[in-house]
Order: sequence, then C-alpha cells, then structure tokens
Amino acid sequence: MKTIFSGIQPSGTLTIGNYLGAIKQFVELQHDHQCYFCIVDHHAITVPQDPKQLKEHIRSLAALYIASGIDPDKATLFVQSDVSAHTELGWMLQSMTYMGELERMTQFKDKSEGRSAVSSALFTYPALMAADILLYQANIVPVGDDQTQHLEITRDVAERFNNRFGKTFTMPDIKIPQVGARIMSLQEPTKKMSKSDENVRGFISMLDTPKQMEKKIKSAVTDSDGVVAFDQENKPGVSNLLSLYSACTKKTIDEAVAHFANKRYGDFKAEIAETVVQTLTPIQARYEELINSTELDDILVNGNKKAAEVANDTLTKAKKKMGLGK
Ligand code: ATP
Ligand code: LTN
Repeated sequence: MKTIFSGIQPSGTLTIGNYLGAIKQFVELQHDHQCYFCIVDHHAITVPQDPKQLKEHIRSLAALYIASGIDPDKATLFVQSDVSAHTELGWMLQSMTYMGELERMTQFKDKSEGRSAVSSALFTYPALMAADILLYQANIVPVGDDQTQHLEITRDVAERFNNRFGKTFTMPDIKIPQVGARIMSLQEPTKKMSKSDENVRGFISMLDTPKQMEKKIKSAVTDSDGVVAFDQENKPGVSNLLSLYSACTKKTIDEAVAHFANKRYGDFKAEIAETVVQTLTPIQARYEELINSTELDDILVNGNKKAAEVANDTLTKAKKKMGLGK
C-alpha cells in the first residue's frame, strides 16, 4: 500500500479552496492508502499568530478534517508540533537546502511582499515541509497546485541527501486534483483564494452561514459580457465560479458550461451559491458535534502517538547517516 502525507496550516478557518483543492482528495485517498494528515502549526508561525487564536484554529482544523470525512480509524490525523521529529529533521534538511533554491519560491515572495519584518522561518519553510513529507517515506503528496515548487524542492533535497549519505528517503510524487486545484479569490479572481486574506469577501469559509455564502457569491467579481463561458485569461471571475461548480458537483467544465448556457449572471450565481451551501452544510453539522467533544482530543492523542513512532524511526536513521548524536 502506498503512503500519503499532506498538511494544512491552522492559519485561519479553512476555505472552500482548501476543501476542494486538498481535503476532498484526502477523503477519497484514505480508503486504499496509508495516510498521514497533519495540522502544520509550525508552518503557521512563520507569520505572526495570536496564541489564543492559533489554539482555536488547530482544534477547528482537526474538527473540519473529520467532519469532511477523514476517518481516524483509516488515516492518522495529528499535530505537527506534537511530533518533535519534524523540527529536528527540518533543521537537518536546512543544512542541505541552498539559499538560491529558497529565493526562487513564489510563496515566500507573495507572503513577504509589503511586510516590514519577515521571519527567517518564512524563508526556510520549504526545508520543514520536506521534513514533514520525508519522515513518513511518503510516495504521494496530494495538494493544490500552489505547492508544486515546494514539492520540487522536497524531491531535490531528498535526492541530495540520498546521494550524499546513502538511500534514506523515499522520493515523493505530487498529486493535484483535475478540477479545483486553484480556486481563486471571489474579489480578485487572478489571485488564489486564501484563508488568511484580509478581505473576507474574497473567500468562502467552510463555516460561513448559508446567508454569508450567498452574499459573497452574489458579489463575486465577474465581467460585463453577460455570457457564461470558460476562459481563465479573459473571464477569470466567471471561470472561477464554473470551477467551483464543477469541483462541487463532479461535472466536467464542459458539462458545467452547457448547464449554464443562456443563463443570466444572476441566475448562474444563485445556482452556484446553492451548490456551495449544499456541499458545506452537512460538513458544518458534523463539525458542531465534534468541536467541543472529548472525542476530538482522543483522536489527536492517538494520532500524535502513531505519527511519532514512524517519524522517530526515520529521524534516527537520518541522524545516524549524518553522523549526529552520541
Ligand atoms: P494561507 O492563506 O494561510 O497561506 P492557504 O489557504 O493558502 O493558507 P494552506 O494551509 O497553505 O492554505 O493549504 C492547505 C492545502 O490547501 C494545500 O494543499 C493547498 O495547496 C490547498 N489550497 C489552498 N488554497 C487553495 C485554493 N485556493 N484552491 C485550491 N487549493 C488550495
Ligand atoms: N506548505 C503547505 C502546507 C504544508 C504541507 C506540508 C503540504 C506544510 N507541510 C507537507 C503538504 C505536505 C501550504 O502552504 N499549503
């Protein structure tokens, strides 16, 4: 059975982009793979976080993973900072990662732009991400397409380590969904939808009320053509709504376009809103049951323990290869 690893940052409430780009494929993959799904809180602190909010976001993310369909009996769900092997191997891999490689990362450029104080951790972030993946000897990493560069660096670092110290890590492959790999902001449809966007109208949170979802979709930026067609370059807003619809309903883009042929933007948006509400409402119901339950704590304690066993084993091997320790 192949091994899967993926992580999501507890940097805000998950968006429909995180759901369609990441979690939805996790749920499908858990049935026939050995899966590790991580709440990557050490990644979240690469930009400033309020401690109280961070704690809440970690718990909320855990509840959303499970409410979306992750089965803790099938997949291991855990918190990155509870498994110290991540930061240890992360440090070791920083010594194998070059400044030039890190300087090319577009996520670093996007997140550091316009900030007066940029942490060194934001810059070295890809080495920690490589450690996350390599500790579990993952074969496949399901992510949205914004993570392509980070996966390339992970492979380069793994190869460099294996060549220098002998085969230690499995080479991971990226897996990107066919539709929904990049849901765009509703207000700036040329920019990725992001849970840490300051403009809350740009994203649909998985916990928004149906009213909020409807309002945000109704005010989504489109164009003045009045024709529902898929053209990401010239009609980014309409194309984004079509992608949302297609990913939620599993219809192809062509089927979605045919479905909305001759519809006015108002009707088009109303149906998209209804589809999004129908997708998220059952998840929200399960979330409410979980969020204050002790069941959630038990799942994480168990997941942390299972993850640590595998991670410590790989860490011990890697330390030995590098000549570290007594
Ligand atoms: P932040 O805004 O804090 O950087 P984010 O919303 O970009 O966070 P991450 O935690 O970095 O989300 O990503 C979790 C997973 O969701 C990753 O696999 C990422 O590729 C995917 N993802 C994030 N945003 C989108 C999006 N707009 N469309 C599709 N997938 C996405
Ligand atoms: N960098 C990713 C989050 C992340 C991740 C990982 C994803 C951290 N470690 C390991 C997959 C595998 C992001 O910003 N979305």
